[in-house]
Amino acid sequence: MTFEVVRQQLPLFSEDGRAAATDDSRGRDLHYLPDLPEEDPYAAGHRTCAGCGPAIQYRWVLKAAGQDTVVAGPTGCMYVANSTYLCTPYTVPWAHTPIASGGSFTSGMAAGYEAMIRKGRYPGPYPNILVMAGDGSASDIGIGSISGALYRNHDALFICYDNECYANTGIQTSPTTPYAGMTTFTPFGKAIPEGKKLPPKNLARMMAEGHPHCYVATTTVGYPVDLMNKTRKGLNHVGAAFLHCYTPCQKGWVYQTSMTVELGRRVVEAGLFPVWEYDPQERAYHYFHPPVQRPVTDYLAMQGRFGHMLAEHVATMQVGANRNWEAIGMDVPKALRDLEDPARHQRLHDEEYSMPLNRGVGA
Ligand SMILES: Cc1ncc(C[n+]2csc(CCOP(=O)(O)OP(=O)(O)O)c2C)c(N)n1
Ligand code: SF4
Ligand SMILES: [Mg+2]
Repeated sequence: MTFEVVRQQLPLFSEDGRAAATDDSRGRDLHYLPDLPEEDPYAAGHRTCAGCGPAIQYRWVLKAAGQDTVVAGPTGCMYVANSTYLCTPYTVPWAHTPIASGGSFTSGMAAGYEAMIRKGRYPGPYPNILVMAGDGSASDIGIGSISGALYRNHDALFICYDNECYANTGIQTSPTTPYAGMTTFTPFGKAIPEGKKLPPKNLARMMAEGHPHCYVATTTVGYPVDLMNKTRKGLNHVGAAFLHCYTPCQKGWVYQTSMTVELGRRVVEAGLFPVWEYDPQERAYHYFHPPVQRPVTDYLAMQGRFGHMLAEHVATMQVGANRNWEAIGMDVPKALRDLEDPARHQRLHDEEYSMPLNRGVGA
């Protein structure tokens, strides 16, 4: 006898106020406070650094997913800091996987639950199955196993928490480390003054273009309701879903610990991390158009990892941001186009204030 696999549908939260994320006078903080579940399947008591972006992401994601959830965590900060011997902050089942196996482990869980429910060995309904892998795991060492799981369309949500470095082993560069981001493997110096020379890998686009039957989305810890709704949409989607979430790492990026959520907004408002959703039914991208467009310096100046940048490096970053604005269908204001010129940054630096160029500090 075969039993039916019953799948759940999680209701979405109201997103009213999300677009008001402009300034305090227009209620920038209002959208923090919708009616959220009381429960915290990622409870207090973990050992991440103060202000850790991935920890904030874990909390919102598991709040959105709820108690009927099983989680996999490949090696990285969010494995190590959350699984000290005989101690865990999870109130849901959680398993560690090797760094390369987040995708294969999670597809095994999904196939296993499906088979057990069909055979009547698990009462169901089908639980929320998700993996949260770091960028080193999801965009580099473990990308093959996640791509395989997406391609085979296992019913699970594959999340990359992106702190733009291999944090747990001492802040080494990863494929998503931004251009000019200083890490211990991309130090700045006379030979390579910008630190990292390459632009970041466009992970979410790769996943959407390469697996067009999957729900794929990007978000940041600056937009908690968006993050929770995309978590729920990914879980509600029958089949594989991928979520790429920008999560600042205060230890690796060197910023004030209270600024994690602010960075999650500024990176979007500076055009450096487009927030979008790919709908597999429509085969179309839907872009979030932030109500504010800032120069990249508003973002870079907050972080020590960019403190060595010279005028030409900042200008290169602005070129990338301006191309991102165009790619998501937004006009590039003249003031931002002017900032593609390195001389403009040098003038701003000398005559007004832009950002402290080449302060010589970093990770
Ligand atoms: C195959 C393999 N190579 C290297 C390591 C060492 N290692 C442990 S954690 C880690 C960093 C992982 O980076 P990321 O996935 O971005 O997670 P984060 O530490 O940034 O949270 C590395 C390289 C490992 N565990 N397994
Ligand atoms: S090093 Fe970064 S990612 Fe790791 S626990 Fe600290 S803030 Fe979080
Ligand atoms: Mg990382």
